[in-house]
Amino acid sequence: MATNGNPQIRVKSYFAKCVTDAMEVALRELGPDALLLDSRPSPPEARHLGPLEVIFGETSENSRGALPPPSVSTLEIDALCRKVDDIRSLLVRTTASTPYGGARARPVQQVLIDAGLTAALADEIDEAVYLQIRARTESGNPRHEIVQDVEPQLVLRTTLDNLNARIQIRPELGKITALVGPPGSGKTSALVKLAIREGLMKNRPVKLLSADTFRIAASEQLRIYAAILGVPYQVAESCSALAQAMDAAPAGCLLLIDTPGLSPALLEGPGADLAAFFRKRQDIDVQLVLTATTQSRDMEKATNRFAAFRPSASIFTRLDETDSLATLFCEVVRNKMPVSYLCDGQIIPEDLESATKERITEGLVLHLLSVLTPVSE
Ligand SMILES: Nc1nc2c(ncn2[C@@H]2O[C@H](COP(=O)(O)OP(=O)(O)O)[C@@H](O)[C@H]2O)c(=O)[nH]1
Ligand SMILES: [Mg+2]
Repeated sequence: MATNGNPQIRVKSYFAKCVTDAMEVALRELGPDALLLDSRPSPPEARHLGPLEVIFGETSENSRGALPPPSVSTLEIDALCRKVDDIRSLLVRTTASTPYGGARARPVQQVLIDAGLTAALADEIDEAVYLQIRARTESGNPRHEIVQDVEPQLVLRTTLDNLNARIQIRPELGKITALVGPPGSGKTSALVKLAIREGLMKNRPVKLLSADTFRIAASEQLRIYAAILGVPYQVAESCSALAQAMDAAPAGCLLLIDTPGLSPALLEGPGADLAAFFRKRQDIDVQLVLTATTQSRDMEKATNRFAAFRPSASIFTRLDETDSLATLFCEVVRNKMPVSYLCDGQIIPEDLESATKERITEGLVLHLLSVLTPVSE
């Protein structure tokens, strides 16, 4: 156990099998105002004390002065204090004034934060799970008793139901579908995969239209794909050309429109005309293509930027390049946009699948499983 004092915060590490165990001891020792600051795998020299190092803080006004003397350097503590500022959004305050009568054990929240969810969303889900379990078990017990007494499977099931209820899935395309998104997000690849999957494989006529005329030879890539697939292809140099091509498409034909990758600068210039055109044409199903590897702030910014196109759903690519879909999950919960398709590789058309809730939440579920049902030693 390592401790240190400082004018604002006293920090203490607990080594345990899981966050709940550490929390139990910390709450006993530090009192109800203990702050859960961080958790991470124990360093090798402390691993015999427990696989997980859980760090708690105690603010100076609440310090009882009974803790052992410092054993880590001031530098380390200063760094940690700076980190506390940085991770303010991740900081979990375990206060006695929760609406649930002094309950403090919040393993679901911590596991979800560890899995990559934002603290606010993890908190919201934890709260809902707790209330649902309390209602189901008709127990008036405080939270820490509930999470200790209730079957882990019930906690897991309730959490899973809660995660799934927050996302919407809509694996379908409009008769005229346009893919929009940042440069390199995988629009053209997804478009070709969709042409095969939703057109050719279903014996439905397909036509590919390129509105990607901003970059030299950008539309050439799609022309080659169209030639390989043997489907009609056209470049639309302007919005009016796009409208003409749309109006001329035969009934029953799936019309897929590729668009230029629009950086923030382009979105405000030529991209604005395209956005206005898409907004005006209600018959275009706009789908936003984003990469699952994008950082949460950038993903949020991209979604906000492309809101001008009024996308009805989002397609996520590069699932093969990340182990965590937590950012994707947080973003679709935040923007309430359905997810239609997922791409997990460069191979056309194999690396495309209809989105499912299970695929999006499976990583979170595995994380929950490993913590809520710890393997007995
Ligand atoms: N690893 C991986 N690469 C992808 C995926 N989707 C597209 N790519 C690659 O990303 C690059 C850009 O794709 P492209 O479709 O041209 O993006 P666009 O600029 O949005 O049209 C290409 O090299 C694609 O092969 C995916 O799901 N996973
Ligand atoms: Mg492209």
